[in-house]
Amino acid sequence: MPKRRQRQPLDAEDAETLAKRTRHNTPVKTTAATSAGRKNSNDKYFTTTQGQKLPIELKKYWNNRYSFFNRFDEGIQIDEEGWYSVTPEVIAEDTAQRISRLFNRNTESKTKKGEELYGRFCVIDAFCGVGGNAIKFAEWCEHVIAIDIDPVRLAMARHNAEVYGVSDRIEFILGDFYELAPSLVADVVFMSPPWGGPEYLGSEVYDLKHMPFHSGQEWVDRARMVSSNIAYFMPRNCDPRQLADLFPGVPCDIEMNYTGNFFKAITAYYGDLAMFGSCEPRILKEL
Ligand code: MGP
Ligand code: SAH
Repeated sequence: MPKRRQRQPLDAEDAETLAKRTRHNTPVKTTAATSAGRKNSNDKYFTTTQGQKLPIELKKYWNNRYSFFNRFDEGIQIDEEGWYSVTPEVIAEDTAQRISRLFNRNTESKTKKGEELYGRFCVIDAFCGVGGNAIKFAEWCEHVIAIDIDPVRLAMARHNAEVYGVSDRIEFILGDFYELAPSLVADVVFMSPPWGGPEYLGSEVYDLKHMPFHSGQEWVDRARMVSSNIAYFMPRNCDPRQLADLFPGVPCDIEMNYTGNFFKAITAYYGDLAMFGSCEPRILKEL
């Protein structure tokens, strides 16, 4: 088992990134991107330094590999869908810290394992992919339930969690979150569902009603069966008012997620998560 990494300060660039995060209550204005001009993925490939053959469209993600996993060179595994879906590490870290602040407001709510204190709460990562978020949750809380419907990506998530030394706090479940939700018990549900691939930016406002497999509303309704504390990682061209309306009667806080100067996504927090944890200073650590 790899040795658990100690929490350390962020470097200046990451600190700047965190400082740029803002929260707002107005719709996001974006310029519509189109797929026109993109190269044909069927006949254009590149080979990574690890020997992985990937469509040329994924090269921008490969070039940013250390922003997804700072420990990429230690054997991190990512497949094609994983490349364009994985949450940048600095954003996953911020989400994990914010959720942990709701539960870690006093030391009684923490438990000691080894040399570090962990929040005594359980987070479900309903769509864990290759583990970008699950790994960061496991660095801050006692128990993570990581679910994915794809066995290859779930195995990659487990492997990547081992690289980060946190697999012992993650329970990996192969399955469909939609089917599993009624039987799950946890304090928080984090959802980063499929958005329909990189073409999600093809319309000015992302359509929550026509997401792949289930609508944005249906995913929230399933998550509510587990907890009203929901964090929903969604496209940057979503309408924040529509996101807030998905869970009437509870507070909603919309967070814009940046890496450096680049606006990457929106996280909608519902329930107590919307009320706590958005104002306290971050614990800066090196990623
Ligand atoms: P992007 O727009 O494909 O990349 O996704 P980027 O780097 O902003 O490129 P640009 O050319 O559009 O500027 C931005 C981020 O959104 C990715 O790094 C992922 O974290 C996340 N993301 C993208 N997609 C297509 C998905 C998805 O389908 N599901 C989830 N959960 N996250 C996604
Ligand atoms: N946050 C992840 C990326 C998630 S991408 C990371 O940082 O790595 C979305 C994932 O949802 C994909 O891996 C896909 O296999 C999975 N998925 C799709 N439908 C699902 C379902 N019904 N239940 C659980 N997982 C599902």
